[in-house]
Amino acid sequence: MKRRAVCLLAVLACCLCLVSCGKEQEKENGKAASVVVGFSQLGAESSWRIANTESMEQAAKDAGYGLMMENANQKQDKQIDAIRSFIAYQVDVIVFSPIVENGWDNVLNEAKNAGIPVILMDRMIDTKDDSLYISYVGADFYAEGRRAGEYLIRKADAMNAGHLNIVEISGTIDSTPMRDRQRGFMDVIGGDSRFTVVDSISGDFLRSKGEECMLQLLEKYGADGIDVIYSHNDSMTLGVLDVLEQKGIRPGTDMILITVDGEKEAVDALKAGKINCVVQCTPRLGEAVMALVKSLKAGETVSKITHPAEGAFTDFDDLTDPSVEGF
Ligand code: GYE
Repeated sequence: MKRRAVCLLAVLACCLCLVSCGKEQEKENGKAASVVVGFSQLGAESSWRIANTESMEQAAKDAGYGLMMENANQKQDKQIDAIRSFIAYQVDVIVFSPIVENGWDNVLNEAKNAGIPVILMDRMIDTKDDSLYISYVGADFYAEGRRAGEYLIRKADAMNAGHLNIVEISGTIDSTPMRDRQRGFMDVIGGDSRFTVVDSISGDFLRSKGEECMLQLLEKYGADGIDVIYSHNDSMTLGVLDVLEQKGIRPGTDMILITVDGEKEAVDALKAGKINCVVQCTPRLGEAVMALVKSLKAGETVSKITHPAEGAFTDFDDLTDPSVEGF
């Protein structure tokens, strides 16, 4: 009898501990909040991405929402698994930044059938069924590509340039920023006989791969065969800068460098004359996303697309202006 009572007590103590430990864990994950947002971030490949994750975390905190975040480390499968786990948990809203554009219809249909609205943050998907997402918050990458091209035309005019060989270092293949930054750029410069894009290779938005790409390009074309480098993000560009400087090539002078994002290190390099143009792309999307979540919870209809205002910093600008700064 006595032994049974002791056993019972022990079991009870264990249960209590499990409940309280579980609660702690829940709080940590933000699951205890009244509104829970499931967020699948695609990775941590660049400073842009890290600032974007911070923006989402801060905005969720400010709004008092719980954020269940999963980082997919650049794997689409992991993003699909994360979305499935958010559906199983019955989060209020799913937010995700799709690593590539295709291959989401099945999992997004599952979310739709579960009645969970999906917000695309940062990147778009390619689908025939627009009802699979409620809203997109992110840059107009096509406009960014055009801005890069417009800068190059202005620069070529100012230099009175003859013919210029361009190499493109693109972002992750089949991602929205890669596709649209390329398309926008080509639509602007494609018809101008002063320009030839001699090569386009992918550096996957990574600094280390930007370095590798530049080494390969120099090997293939030599410094004299490259006049312009169009790189789809700052992280890769910073890798390119390292290589050029090691080889005694003066970036910004011997070669024109055009980059996208606007992180601090790149804007500083622009100010130092090592980069010629930084097309802006803001990572600070968290606030706009949480405002959408709020509207959805209030039963309001939300706009299908939100593009933040963006521009470009170039060597034609007054770079001492305090508004010229990176993130
Ligand atoms: O330009 C790059 C990042 O999707 C806009 O992804 C984003 C891009 C950004 O890795 O630095």
